[in-house]
Amino acid sequence: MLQQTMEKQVGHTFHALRTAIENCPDELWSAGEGAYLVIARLAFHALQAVDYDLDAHPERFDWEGSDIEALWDWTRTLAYLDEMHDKARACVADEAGLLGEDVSPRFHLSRLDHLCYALPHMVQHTGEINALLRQAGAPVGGWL
Ligand code: NI
Repeated sequence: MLQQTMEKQVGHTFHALRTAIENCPDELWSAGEGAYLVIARLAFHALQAVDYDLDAHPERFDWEGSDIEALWDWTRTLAYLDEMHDKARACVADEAGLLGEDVSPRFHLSRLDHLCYALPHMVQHTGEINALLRQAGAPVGGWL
């Protein structure tokens, strides 16, 4: 039951971000008011954080300080989303690992606890992306 529950939660979270990315018109992808509120940047950060949260030694990319031109395009970001969804699914599928010690035991009780920390972080940034889409009059995904 625990694994099915988490599989479902992971699925909802990735679906919401995927919908937000898919709804983003080309002209909005790397446009933004400021250094932070750029959809390409927020989408990448949401995914990179999952990558980091589920791995002891992830590759890092300076999502916040990078120039807009250095941010990933829509296609590459969606491929990364699929990769991270698979990574989260693999985490959930490993029942013993899920309840085992996390890579950051100082901050997280278990890998499950760390995953439960990572998902609302994704949701937070998905909400920012949807707010930018709504502000621009673009279609916005519904809640699930
Ligand atoms: Ni964040």
